[in-house]
Amino acid sequence: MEKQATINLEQQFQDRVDQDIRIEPKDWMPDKYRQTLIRQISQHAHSEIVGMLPEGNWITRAPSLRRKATLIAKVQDEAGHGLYLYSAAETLGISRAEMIDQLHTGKAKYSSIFNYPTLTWADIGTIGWLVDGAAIMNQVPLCRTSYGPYARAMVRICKEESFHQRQGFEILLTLSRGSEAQKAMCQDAINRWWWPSIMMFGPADDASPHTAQSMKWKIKRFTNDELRQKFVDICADQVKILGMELPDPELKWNAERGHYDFGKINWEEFWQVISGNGPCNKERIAARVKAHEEGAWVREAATAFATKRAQKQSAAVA
Ligand code: FAQ
Repeated sequence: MEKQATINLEQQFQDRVDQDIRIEPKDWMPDKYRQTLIRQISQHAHSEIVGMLPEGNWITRAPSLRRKATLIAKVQDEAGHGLYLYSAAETLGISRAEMIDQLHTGKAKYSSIFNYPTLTWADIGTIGWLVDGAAIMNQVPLCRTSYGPYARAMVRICKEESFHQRQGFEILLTLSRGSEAQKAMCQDAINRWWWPSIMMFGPADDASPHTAQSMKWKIKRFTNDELRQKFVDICADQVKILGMELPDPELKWNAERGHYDFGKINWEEFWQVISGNGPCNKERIAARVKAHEEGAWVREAATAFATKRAQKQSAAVA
């Protein structure tokens, strides 16, 4: 009897998803749908927060006041994205403290891309162009994801990511029209960031354990490989404007497919990075844990203030 009731609820849920009716926090949802969303949204939030570190590294060394102001604004935007996303995940019944703990203990992942170092100023331009570019490609479809709070958070995030992408491309355009040393710096950064950027879309579809179910629930609107191909197609044309090259000898327009063919991705590197063995994984987590510990007094003060205010309000009502 109880089993039949659950089957009916699951059918009604799937019908709503199929009709593109948004799922909201108080609606019934299968537990696995809830868990998948908590996993994806919290990992997305962690990526935004950890993603502040490689760029934050260049705030003090940005080459002009204008570049510094823009970079500060961008890094602050990433903090905001993390906050909207943590709030969206909280509507599914997990607390912020639990999510942060999962990040710090290595239970929750964050995007592989943020485990690579930012060695030169050109890396900041390349992150904007390629990393924010890949993020937008993945996130615009998430504005239509089936879970309401996640979809709504993504609208503003995507607008801001577009600005980030443009500022990155403009940094590279400036370098690509500069001295020979600046051009070389630009090409070197593209060489180092290209392959990690196309890994951001996740494993190939036939090695992705979550894609099929997430597509059925319309959490994901495109598969990892579909989005990766769209991104390669766009970048293969944009790099020509920079007069630079993508570091892939097999990159070639395929008229029959209507897409660029591209070389083999080093999946071994991807799996190593996401299991904690990338160039900067330990450094990134250590920086987050330190910031969290050093911020304990702020959380304590905010809690004490909220308690005091609540006591004052209840005294006024009485
Ligand atoms: N890195 O079966 P799938 C940004 C994991 S935000 C690390 O394909 P799914 C903004 C995956 O979690 C960038 N892990 O999984 C910014 C799963 O492991 P699990 C972040 C990855 O969820 C710009 C396993 O592999 N964006 O850049 C990665 O269906 C500049 C199997 O994978 C989002 O999070 C990876 N790249 O698809 C900030 C977008 N790929 O959880 C600062 C939302 C896969 O079972 C500066 N997320 N894994 O232990 C998504 O769209 C999806 O979660 C995917 C993965 C597409 C990332």
